Amino acid sequence: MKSVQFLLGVLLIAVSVVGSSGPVSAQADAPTGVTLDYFIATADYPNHILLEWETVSELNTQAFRIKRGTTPNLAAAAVVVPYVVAHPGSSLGYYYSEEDSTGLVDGTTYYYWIEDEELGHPGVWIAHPEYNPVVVWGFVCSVYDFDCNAVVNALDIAAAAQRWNCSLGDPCYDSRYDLNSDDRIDVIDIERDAAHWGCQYGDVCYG
Ligand SMILES: [Ca+2]
Ligand SMILES: [Ca+2]
Repeated sequence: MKSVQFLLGVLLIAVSVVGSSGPVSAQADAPTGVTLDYFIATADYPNHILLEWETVSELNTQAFRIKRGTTPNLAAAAVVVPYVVAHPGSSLGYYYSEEDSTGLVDGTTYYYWIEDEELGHPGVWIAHPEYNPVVVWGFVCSVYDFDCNAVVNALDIAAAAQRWNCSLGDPCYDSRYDLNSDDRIDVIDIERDAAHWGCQYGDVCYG
């Protein structure tokens, strides 16, 4: 009995030391969050972004949710996968995969975060900011692909030709077509564009 009392005393001291070290005393049953093995995101263009994660163990895990943002700021991210039921009691962990295709916009960089909820703590989501996969979605248009349709062809040349001899300050001037940035759209720019004729997204010459 004495040893039990001694252990209880040590435990109380330990709890009080831990509690007094932080700005807010932690509750004894405060959720601690799941331990993740990894959380990755992979673009499967043009269908979806594949989200995969695996837990090391999840004895108290109730669910997961995924947030997505367009900046590295978690506070500005929005939930895109609201609720994935976990497998509590799995001491060996578990593999999960979800697909995100919510409003994906070509040329956008997406930042993902995962959060988990523990049994007995509904609505308390625990973030894991150390896992922050980043995906560049779609293709970024080549400067030669004026209409951004993934190929440089006659339509692009024609669009530039319509601005022939337009100079900086003219209403018809558009810097996107001024490929050599000399404030004038002329034969040099059209030649540069034509040099990428037929190049498609994925080709080295697409640019
Ligand atoms: Ca084009
Ligand atoms: Ca020019």
